[in-house]
Amino acid sequence: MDIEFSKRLQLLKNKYEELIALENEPLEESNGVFQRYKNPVLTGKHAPYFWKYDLNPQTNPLLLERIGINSAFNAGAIKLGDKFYLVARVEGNDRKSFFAVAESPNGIDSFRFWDTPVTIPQTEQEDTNIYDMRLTRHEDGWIYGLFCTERRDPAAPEGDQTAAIAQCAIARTKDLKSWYRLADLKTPSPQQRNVVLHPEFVDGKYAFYTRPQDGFIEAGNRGGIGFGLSDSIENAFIGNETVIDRKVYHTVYEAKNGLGPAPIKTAKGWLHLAHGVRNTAAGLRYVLYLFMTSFDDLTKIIYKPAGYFIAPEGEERIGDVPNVVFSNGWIAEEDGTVYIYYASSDTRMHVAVSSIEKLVDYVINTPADGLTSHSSVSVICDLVKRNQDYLNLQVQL
Ligand code: M1P
Repeated sequence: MDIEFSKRLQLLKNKYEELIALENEPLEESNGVFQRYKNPVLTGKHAPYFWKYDLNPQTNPLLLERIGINSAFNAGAIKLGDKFYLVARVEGNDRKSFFAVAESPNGIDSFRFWDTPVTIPQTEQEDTNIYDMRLTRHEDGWIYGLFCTERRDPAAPEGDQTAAIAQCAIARTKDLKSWYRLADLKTPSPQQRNVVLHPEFVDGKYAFYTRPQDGFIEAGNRGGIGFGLSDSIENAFIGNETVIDRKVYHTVYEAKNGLGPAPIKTAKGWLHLAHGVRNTAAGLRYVLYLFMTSFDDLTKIIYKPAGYFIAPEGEERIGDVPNVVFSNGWIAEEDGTVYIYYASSDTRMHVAVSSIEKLVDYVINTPADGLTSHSSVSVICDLVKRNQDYLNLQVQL
């Protein structure tokens, strides 16, 4: 083996191992509700060198990269045994996304991709691109991965090579290694993205959160987070879609919204994490928000704080699609710790750590959106008044 070749290969290996071994630490600043961490937990650079380089000096004497990996983002998340797993959307330089499992012993750093990406079986209609898997540990015993399958719109004229149709694809597994593909979900909507399977049966049926949409990018007259039931998971079909959380003028979800990961069951109700999108002169801005639905009626929102829960900050604003945070994975531990995995600007993955106690407190006690500036001012004045009364009382005591 050529000396240059072996030196370069050693360097590649060292850099890769250094990146995986990088310890993460909480940032000093926090609003008390959640704690951001210093380093992203997963990036395109976490892709192993042996996915990218032909390591045989006979066929790659100059040790040139053969396959480029652009990014790793929008990951589903699950804990199995004592290990944390992210099923990331990895995107190659060729713009195709695929899924790859990364494993960590602690959920905040040391995420290492398994040796090969996930091979998702095809249906009769080939997927052009697949992305954004939501993992649900369902009470039927399977782990389901619902993801977006994107194909060129067959009705588009030859000159339009951008028109696409997005639909919800379904695969299931027991171990994240062997995946069994089921039929794509059928709904009344021409486009579906951000579909999530509820972890429990509802009236003996499979319950789905959907996001009906008219166009590939624009929600159009549809949009909002929908809900529907299906008798079967093997041939999932929703005849009736009810919108439970709609788009609202002058909010952080005025252009569109979509559910993040599967909801967490708490003592007060089902806790949901979602993304909201608004339009700006600089393009779309994606933020995360929380809400809670009732145990008795999954379509009924019982708490919904105003505005965003997490918005892009610092370097999170920069990437392939700037000003975006997006989450489709979180892990709730038995001790109440919650690991919220979120992507920034369609480029990398981060973790924010909170607890069920804090998130439930946040959802119940943060004022709801009054939908006008006047109402926002009156909410602040009310808090100031209560603080003054409390502080005066303390002085008197
Ligand atoms: O680019 C931002 C996000 O755009 C889409 O989300 P939505 O369907 O809500 O607009 C998705 O393609 C998502 O992957 C991406 O992060």
